[in-house]
Amino acid sequence: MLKSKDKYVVAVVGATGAVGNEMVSILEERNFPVETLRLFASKRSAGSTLTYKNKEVVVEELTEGVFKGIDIALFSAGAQRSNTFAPIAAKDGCVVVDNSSAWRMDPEVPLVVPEVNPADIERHKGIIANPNCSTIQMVVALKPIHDAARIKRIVVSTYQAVSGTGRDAMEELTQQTRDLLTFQDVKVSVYPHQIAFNCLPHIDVFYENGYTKEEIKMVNETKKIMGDDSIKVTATTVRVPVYRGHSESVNVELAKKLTANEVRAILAEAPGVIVYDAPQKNVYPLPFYASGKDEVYVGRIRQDDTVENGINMWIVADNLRKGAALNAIQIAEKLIENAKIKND
Ligand code: NAP
Ligand code: 12T
Repeated sequence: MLKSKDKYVVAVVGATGAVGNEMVSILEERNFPVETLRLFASKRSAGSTLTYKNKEVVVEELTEGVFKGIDIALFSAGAQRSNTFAPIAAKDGCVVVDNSSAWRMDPEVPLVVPEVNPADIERHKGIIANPNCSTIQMVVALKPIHDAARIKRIVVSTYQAVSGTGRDAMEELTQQTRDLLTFQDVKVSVYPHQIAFNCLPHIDVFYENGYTKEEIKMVNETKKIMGDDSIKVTATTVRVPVYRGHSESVNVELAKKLTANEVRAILAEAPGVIVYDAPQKNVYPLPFYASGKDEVYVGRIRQDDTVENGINMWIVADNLRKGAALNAIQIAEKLIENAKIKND
């Protein structure tokens, strides 16, 4: 349990990564009540520094003994590190908000998007999981529609940015683009194929049934966050040569009819959502413009008459912010709010 305090000792585990870096800037931006900031990464980065509130903070090596005295630990150093270190941190009295896929489907671990299921936070036993980036932005937009007209089935195809894979993938897109434009040989290392000027229908690993792990995450996590196992979900997840911002084409079948205008009105009131939908003026969500923003952008809202009560839409958000670092920090902010309420 988090004790109510004015300020907290906060750790970012995986601080030198794409998500960890974003966490450090969002803590600063939102003026998170930080007493002391501790940064952790592997031995490789230990001793390097990151800037927080105009001060250099030294990155320390992640080891078992480091968690004593830390109140809140934001993990983003891969599932393997979360598997090993999150239980150790929890045992030492930290509340862990974990960005990896390690704990998401554990029934003991709440999987939280604050706009959707904030009440689940308080079930935690030391670890709270942050959902997959593609799932987060989809459920932020779909929860209010589910509340209004019950979603029976979701068909989603994603167009995911390379920053979802981390800093090495961003570098690979840059390097391949540079090499192609200067007639050099292209090197492939992070992804199994060239990502520059290409699309790969392959995110995370393949299962025997032909689906990728990313697709199955979207299926299972959506049900868990929405608290409704009856929602059918099928997904195709695709990597595109975009640095930042995931896009999703989403088709839903509802139990009750909603017109496109009704969906627009519901989403206009929804927390964390911006309706950006005026196609006659070329207004629709784009990853380039959603990048750096906190909200989930929804546009291209239209009726699908090929099924009963069908709606199509296009959902875009910054995968490093709402899809990862921001959502984790919003969870931590809720924890603090709850601790204050209990203390009063
Ligand atoms: P990244 O840019 O490759 O960064 C990886 C981070 O993990 C770096 O800080 C790295 O430190 C650290 N790390 C690697 N091995 C370590 C070890 N043995 N001990 C301690 N630290 C270690 O990756 P990223 O995109 O930031 O993603 C990090 C993790 O966040 C992913 O693996 C994934 O689990 C999660 N994630 C979740 C979402 C989501 O959907 N919510 C999205 C993206 C990522 P060094 O500098 O020392 O190498
Ligand atoms: N493989 O945290 O490559 O489940 O874009 C997030 C993003 C795993 C995760 C990616 C991934 C996760 C990716």
